[in-house]
Amino acid sequence: MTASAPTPPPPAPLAERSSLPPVDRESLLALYRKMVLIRRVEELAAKAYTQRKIFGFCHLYIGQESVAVGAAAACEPQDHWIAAYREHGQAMAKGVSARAVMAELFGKATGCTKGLGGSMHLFDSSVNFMGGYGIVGGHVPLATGVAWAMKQKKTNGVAVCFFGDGSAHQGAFFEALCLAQLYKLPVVFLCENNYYAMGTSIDRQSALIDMSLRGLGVGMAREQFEGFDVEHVRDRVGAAVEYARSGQGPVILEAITYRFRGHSMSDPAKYRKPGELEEKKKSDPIAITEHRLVNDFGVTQAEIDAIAAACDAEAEDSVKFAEESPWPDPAHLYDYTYAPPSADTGAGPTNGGR
Ligand SMILES: Cc1ncc(C[n+]2csc(CCOP(=O)(O)OP(=O)(O)O)c2C)c(N)n1
Ligand SMILES: [Mg+2]
Repeated sequence: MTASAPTPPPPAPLAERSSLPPVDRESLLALYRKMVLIRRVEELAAKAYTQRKIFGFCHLYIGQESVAVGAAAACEPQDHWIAAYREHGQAMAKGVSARAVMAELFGKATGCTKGLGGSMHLFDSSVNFMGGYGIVGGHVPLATGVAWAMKQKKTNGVAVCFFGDGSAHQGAFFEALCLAQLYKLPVVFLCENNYYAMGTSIDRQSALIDMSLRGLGVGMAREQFEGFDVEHVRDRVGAAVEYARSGQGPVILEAITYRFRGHSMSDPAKYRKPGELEEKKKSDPIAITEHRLVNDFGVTQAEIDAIAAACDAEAEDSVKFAEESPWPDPAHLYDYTYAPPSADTGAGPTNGGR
């Protein structure tokens, strides 16, 4: 009989609390404002879609805002984010302006992807937002690659990969986890379990309900947590980011969340159980934070109303900006298909001679 190699011990749990300071009145107000702005922008995007001003697919993040905003509060500017196609909220949380997001949804040249990407392909390297991707699970290996690059370059950055419960069954997902753990890469895989992959509920798509358990197969640190409270998300993502940044390796998290709208603008979401949506709306992240601000930090209704008015104005402004912006010049259609040769690699494909 041959002796097998000893199996390493299971990974240690994440720190019970991150080392982030507790939120105070001002910092929680800022998180609240960001969530309200994301929601208002998406509500206006939905309206513009029905007016046929936005074309193609459009997947709204409404109900999940606490995950992106809490994660942003736990990250540093040098951290790189990558997301799937429900990424308007992540892009804005990472620092892309409402104007640049809305203009991209309208397909205008002033959009963050110069009007060439649309809803599913928001991208802004200036804030280290490495894009939204339409192939389910396809971006998870890219996150491993981004983390590998950051480790080689010693940037002290962490890659954060947002993906849905439906992505955690895809083959490339497992390969990405396997390599990230093997090379102890600084990456946090953040599953947003919103209970559905298109019209298929979580219990009809997987025998395993907590997707963070997928990490155990490769020896990865993991945790599942409630994602409705932005403060809690900030703390749990904070603990994971600190773990990854310290060189201990990757982490897989699952934030339990819920989307209040259909899968995309063309989905009336008739597959929900009666009363399910109403029940989940009791955990609306915006209402939870508003309650805490009013009850624990003495924020007045007038302050809440002023935030709502400011976010309404910013969202309206983003629509006006998008409407008045020019269309992309067709001459630029192929300009960004391939990266030009870079100083990093010394080589690389050209953009087809353009
Ligand atoms: C490889 C691949 N298979 C199928 C699809 C079709 N599709 C688009 S979204 C989706 C559901 C994904 O659900 P989830 O990952 O939970 O994300 P959510 O929409 O809930 O944010 C599917 C199956 C696709 N885009 N790519
Ligand atoms: Mg889902």
